[in-house]
Amino acid sequence: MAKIESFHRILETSKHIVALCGAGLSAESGVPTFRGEGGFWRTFQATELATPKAFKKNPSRVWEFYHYRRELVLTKKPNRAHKALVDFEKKVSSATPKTQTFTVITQNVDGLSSNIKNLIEMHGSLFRTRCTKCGDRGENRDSPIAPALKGTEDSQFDIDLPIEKLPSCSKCGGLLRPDVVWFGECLDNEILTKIEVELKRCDLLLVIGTSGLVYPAASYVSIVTSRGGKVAVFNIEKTYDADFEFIGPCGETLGNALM
Ligand code: BJW
Ligand code: ZN
Repeated sequence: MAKIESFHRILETSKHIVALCGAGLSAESGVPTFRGEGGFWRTFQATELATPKAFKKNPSRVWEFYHYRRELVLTKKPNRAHKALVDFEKKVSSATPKTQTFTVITQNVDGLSSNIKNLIEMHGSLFRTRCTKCGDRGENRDSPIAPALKGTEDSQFDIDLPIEKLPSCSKCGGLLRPDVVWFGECLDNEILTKIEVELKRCDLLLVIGTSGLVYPAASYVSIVTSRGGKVAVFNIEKTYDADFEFIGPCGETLGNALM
């Protein structure tokens, strides 16, 4: 049986399907990845931009980085791969009788998957903030998020603005931070519990556009395979050994596979 036909058989007979997504999902929308060619961590040190220590040492630098990414993403649209996931979710949820579940877990913070209803954003969102003083969380799509950040997009994140010019809390005036999960930070417990529930029952895991290097997401393939679940990888290069490996841009491969 051809690979795609054999995948379609598994897709039809699986009961609990989960997609685990990474930056490669949004690559065809024009959003850079982290570790690939042109990726952020090829030019910048992750430890200088995406850790609590970096934010404490230089909140301006970190905000310049997140301002740059917010502004970039605001100009981007979901691509064929995001649409394939949305369409597949519709197909699963409108089937009668309802025999399958479909959950999308994304590591991406770009919001380009927001048309998916059953979505878990495990690393937070570029468009949410959290107050470092009172803890208040809120959605924020302001462009720019603070007047002083306007026009800093072309800098190398070295403008060094004073704290008073950085985004501040409307409730207590404290310094806001992006509501994302940085290295060394724990993921939200409620989110981890939801993910655990899904992985425990998952019989087919679609691993889309992730290098699989960052924990805890990096452990999800082995959690599923150790329970006998199948894994299908969609990536432009080889990452995991899996039951199905679709090598190529996921806009193309995912569209064909989920048809
Ligand atoms: C395409 C494509 C196309 C391109 N089509 N494909 C156990 C062992 C060792 C270390 C640890 C461990 N547990 C925890 C750690 C520490 C750390 C970690 O994992 N470090 C590793 C680097 C080793 N993890 C953490 O700190 C996590 N916290 C945690 O576990 O808490 C408990 C704890 C703490 C400390 C110690 C022990 C336990 C938190 C991790 C948070 C990650 N944060 C970031 C930034 C988030 C906000 C933001 O976006 O700014 O999340 S880092 C960055 O990496 C971002 C991403 O979500 C994440 C994953 O990257 P992703 O998506 O895989 O992107 P790339 O670029 O790596 O890959 C893209 C892929 O797409 C490539 O494969 C391409 O080929 C492919 N591609 N175009 C298909 N068109
Ligand atoms: Zn506050």
